[in-house]
Amino acid sequence: MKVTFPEGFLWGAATSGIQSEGGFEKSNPSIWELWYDKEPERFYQQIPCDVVCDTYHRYEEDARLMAEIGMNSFRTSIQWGRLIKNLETNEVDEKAVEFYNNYIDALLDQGVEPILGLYHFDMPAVLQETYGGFESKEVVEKFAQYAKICFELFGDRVKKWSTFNEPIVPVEGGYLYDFHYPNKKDARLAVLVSYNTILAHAKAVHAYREVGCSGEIGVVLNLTPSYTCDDQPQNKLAAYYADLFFNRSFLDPMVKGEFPQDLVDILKAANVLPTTTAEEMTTIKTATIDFMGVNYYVPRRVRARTTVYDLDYFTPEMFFEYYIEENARFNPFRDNNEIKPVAIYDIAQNIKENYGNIKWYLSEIGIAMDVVSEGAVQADGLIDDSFRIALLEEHLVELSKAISEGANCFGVHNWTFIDCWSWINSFKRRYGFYRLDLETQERQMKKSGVWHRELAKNNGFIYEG
Ligand code: BGP
Repeated sequence: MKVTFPEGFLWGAATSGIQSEGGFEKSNPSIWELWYDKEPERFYQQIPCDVVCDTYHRYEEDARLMAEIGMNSFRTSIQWGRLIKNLETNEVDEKAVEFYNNYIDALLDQGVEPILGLYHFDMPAVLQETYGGFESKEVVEKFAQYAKICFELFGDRVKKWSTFNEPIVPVEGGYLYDFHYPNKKDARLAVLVSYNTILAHAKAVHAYREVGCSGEIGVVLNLTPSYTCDDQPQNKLAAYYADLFFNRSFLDPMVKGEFPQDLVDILKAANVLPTTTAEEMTTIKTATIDFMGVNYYVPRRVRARTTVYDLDYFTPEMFFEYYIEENARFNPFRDNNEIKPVAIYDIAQNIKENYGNIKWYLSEIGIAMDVVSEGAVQADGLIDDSFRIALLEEHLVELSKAISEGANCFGVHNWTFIDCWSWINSFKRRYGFYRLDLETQERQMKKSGVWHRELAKNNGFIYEG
């Protein structure tokens, strides 16, 4: 079967600044360096984000490697703490400006369109420690100012911007489930940080319009569909709640400019709603985005609770519980996470039917393996990640079907380009088209790199699965 995509489709990969650049010459460490200093044992093999892919020094080589595998686009992010030298006065770091300028130009020289994010989980440590990060309105304002500086500096060449990557994740990790700094468990703060992040996003969108750049601005959300076990009303309701908390909480305000009333009612009843103003609500309402990035990895399986909720603080899990679908398929290389390609189709249908068919692209699809399962370099000079290729194809079949039925999708980015550092998982899971040698920082192409080159060249592939 021939699987094809629309003309001008974006093919590429994504990473983020902190996960790829390395901390060289960075004036302000983020919460990740701060947390690592405090608790290195929380990080897989105790690997920090100090060197990572060394992109800070190797961006020219990397831009060439992108072109070699047919990438016509690439998403990374600016590190707030790198670009802004003085976070009180907003004085920029000239070394950082030079680096990002050179990096952007190197990409453009290779025919790779840069898509730049402003925030990828990397709150500057000093803003977290002084103000509580997005717990505070000061940091919302600082983010909007930093965003404006980015647009003014790089908006002439960067035509697609994303305000936040997966904005719900720092809320989950930092304020509910203890996998990001500041490791709090406090629903009131979780809701406050969510609200302030949405406000910061809205202010950045307004700043973009004010600067008058000619490109587009959007946000990258992790949209994980919720599936349940049967047609029982209580289980369907459980899936409805999971969707409300984990998808619609950010999707509705960021795409439609409004908060779902059911969610507001639940949070109000739990006494965790923040104080808001009419002016803020107008700012959010009028911050229309041009496009959305969607990240998808695994589906969510939920049903009505069969056990008593036993945490002593509010979390969404009061309204459902997770279960494992025995008949599903699983990825043995990623903690046995479920594999469900049709979720891509379901996401596309949801955007089409409930979100005005807004323009979007698949900004992260990633098939995790580990170094052992990928194995050594083969006789053909490549690393054999056929497992990844087969699964990527399955997901793309679903996407192509959705597009043929009207989904407004303009591209696909693999997570990731070169294996990169990933928060507390550090280098546990490998996702790249290129392997990273952690000793030498050498890049070694995988079979999926060759596959991607053909995919991009033909704007599709022959599916034999
Ligand atoms: C996404 C994040 C990325 C990346 C990826 C893989 O949610 O946007 O930053 O880290 O997940 O994560 P992991 O290596 O933990 O599977």
